[in-house]
Amino acid sequence: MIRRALLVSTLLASSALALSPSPASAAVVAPAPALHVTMRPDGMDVRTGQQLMRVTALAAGALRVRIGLDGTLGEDASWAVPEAVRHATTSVKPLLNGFSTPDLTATVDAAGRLTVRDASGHILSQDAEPVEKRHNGFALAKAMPQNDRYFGLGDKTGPLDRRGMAYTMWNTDAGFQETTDPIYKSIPYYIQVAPDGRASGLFLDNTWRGFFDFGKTERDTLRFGAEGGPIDYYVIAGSTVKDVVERYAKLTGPSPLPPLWMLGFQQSRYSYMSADEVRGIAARYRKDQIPLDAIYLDIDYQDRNRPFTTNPKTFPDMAGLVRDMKAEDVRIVAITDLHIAAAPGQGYAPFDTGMAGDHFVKAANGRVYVGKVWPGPAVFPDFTRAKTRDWWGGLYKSFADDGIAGFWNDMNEPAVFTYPSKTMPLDNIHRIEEPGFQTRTATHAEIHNIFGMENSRATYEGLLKLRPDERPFVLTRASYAGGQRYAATWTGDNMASWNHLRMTVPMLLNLGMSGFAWSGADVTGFGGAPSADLSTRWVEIAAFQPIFRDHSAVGTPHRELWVDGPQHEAIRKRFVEARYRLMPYLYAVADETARTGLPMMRPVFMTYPDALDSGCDDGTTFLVGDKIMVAPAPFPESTGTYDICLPKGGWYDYWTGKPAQTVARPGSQGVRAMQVARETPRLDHLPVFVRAGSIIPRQPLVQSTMETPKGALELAVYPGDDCVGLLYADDGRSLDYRRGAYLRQTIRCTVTPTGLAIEFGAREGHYQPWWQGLDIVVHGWTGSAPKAVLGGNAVAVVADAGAGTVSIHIPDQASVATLRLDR
Ligand code: MIG
Repeated sequence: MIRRALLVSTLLASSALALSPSPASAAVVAPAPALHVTMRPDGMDVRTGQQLMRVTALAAGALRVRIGLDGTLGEDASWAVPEAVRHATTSVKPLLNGFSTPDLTATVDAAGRLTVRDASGHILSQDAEPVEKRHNGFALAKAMPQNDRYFGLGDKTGPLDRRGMAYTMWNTDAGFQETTDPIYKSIPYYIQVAPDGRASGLFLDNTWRGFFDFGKTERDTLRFGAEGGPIDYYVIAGSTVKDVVERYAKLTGPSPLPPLWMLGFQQSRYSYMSADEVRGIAARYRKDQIPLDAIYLDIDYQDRNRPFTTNPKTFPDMAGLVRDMKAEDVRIVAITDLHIAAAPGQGYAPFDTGMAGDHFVKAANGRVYVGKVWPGPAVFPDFTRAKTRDWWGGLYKSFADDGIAGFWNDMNEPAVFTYPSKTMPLDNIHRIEEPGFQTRTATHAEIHNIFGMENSRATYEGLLKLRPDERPFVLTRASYAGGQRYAATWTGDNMASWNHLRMTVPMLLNLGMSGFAWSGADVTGFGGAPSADLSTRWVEIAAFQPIFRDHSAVGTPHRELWVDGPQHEAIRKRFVEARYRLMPYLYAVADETARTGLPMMRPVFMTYPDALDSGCDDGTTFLVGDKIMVAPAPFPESTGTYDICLPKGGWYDYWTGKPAQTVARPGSQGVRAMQVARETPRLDHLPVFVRAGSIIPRQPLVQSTMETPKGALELAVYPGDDCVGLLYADDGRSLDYRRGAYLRQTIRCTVTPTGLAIEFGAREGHYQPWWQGLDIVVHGWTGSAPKAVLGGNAVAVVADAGAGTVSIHIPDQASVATLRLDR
């Protein structure tokens, strides 16, 4: 270690001033306490008076900052960041008052304030003030460049851009409105985006009740902190938003590849009251030929609301129901809440075995805590114990044997009735018995925000043990940073209102930027009664969102897609069908998500940074992968004409396959001139565009992802720059893809002087796909019909001048090949 105890006041102050435009107050603060910088091979220790700040580089683009106000750093443990990632190091180059890596520099000024810059010297993150001690907690302050935008914090309500807003980190069971905070999840992570698209991320790894104030209280100062626990945060450098999303996924772990059926349409209801009602729902979907992959069982399938039981009268034969549904290609997902009925001496095994194993959370007095929830008096598994998670996972044995495909973990904030706080007492006692942690007790105040995540983890890991060759599907309501490793999520109890439909977009986009790629909002709205138009519009938009689940509350009108009569049903069906046709594209995006953490649903600026200065509403438009853009009206009930900003580079209309019709919008103050698509809303139409330079794989219509499509794989080619498409296939359900049983292939297209070349790349993996042929449709074709040549042989071409397409049918191309189209 290089030790350079700098008695700094003059030396470092002047060097800091020379190197960094630190906040103006730097020059006038009271004499700074002596600052000692000690270099480490992977970073530095900075001592300011009592305080110790350790800044280490985990990788060239990721820093970890730990601060001990009293000079000690506290326990080095995390529920979010795996130990191997936390302890990764990279060697750094010492500077006079800091260090650098190839991607960033970290320096401190005379007052100990940290500045992180990217390789070209742009400030990514800069302390505005020294750390502040607040009771048992702390607050940090970062400068907010005037024109930077802030995203993240998961599905918190409010606008897409968090600037000017303040939020509380405290998982809460809250039927919500647009300004309700906090709600179900706490993901203390934000992405900061400069007007030119440069981005960085900051993750505060602290589970206590905390807050983020993005310049609401004090303009241009971002304050965040927590009421207890360690000061332990990560700064992620990235040259783009995508880099930051990917690096955050490396830090906390990407969502694993989901089962294919998760991407299908899902029908839920609080509750379907009997097995026969479930059979009837499935039968009607099949009769009306609306594709469907899953039906959910909400709490009423249980006996007296007791988790892991079934009502013997209404659901007498779960295995039989699952079998019948399987015959219809429908999977069953069952809710399994964490509150275990406190039912001693009644032969209720979850309670009896839980007591025997000492698996329940204790009250401050040391006795098992009992709180009232759906089953009445209930006890709460202590999910911070590895042993308890193991026991919990085992409770799924019988349902797993019955063949129930997925499980739904609700109420895991945890929600407890009767208290105004809606949760258990903060002095309840949890036990942390967990590799990587000191074995100790912790109050509920510390554990609350990770309780739901550890619940979903116990479910996920339990299912993997019970069915080692099947990808688990878990849907959780509460979670914390990193929870995407175990479960998909939904935004909780929304309402059947136009405004709630509008909110789905910023909520799901921010979840996606916060690691949760697989998320959905209850389609048609949980509470209340939607108009037929609202439900129809909701289905249209949600058909392009990651989890497409129709769900509604007890006592509200039914929402199955046929309920509003044949005209509405026909529109809804068309959108469900559109999603199923798009399944090969969606599944290739899911593969990308598993590898990189990039979500299916992306803000337009994530892929096209010029959207940042378009002056368009980026809170309602979204991308599906990189290539498809969905553009509902800024207010989805509005019938007024609106403009859709199309990022530079050319777009096609997804529905007609023709180049998008655009008009020039003149520039105005701060907004550049651009081409826009002008849309006058019609209920049966949702504007969807495809980027010029895309190859979108599609498939023949099926009624369930379990059904093998009949016919060829369609490749819709939209010529343009960087033209690329991705194919991914596997068995959709097992882990065999990890052992090579998958197919991944890149296809590119290039505009040539005489036409087009479509190049098939080498295929990875050894999975045999369902298709044997390819139906290639090239869009935007003008002029005469081309000759098509594949590997020296002419192939037949059908040109449709009216549609502007040429179509070619060729056999599947499993190895490198080029198809040339020449006029
Ligand atoms: O107290 O299980 O958010 O989706 O239908 C309500 C019944 C409990 C809340 C969930 C909702 C679910 C409902 N649950």
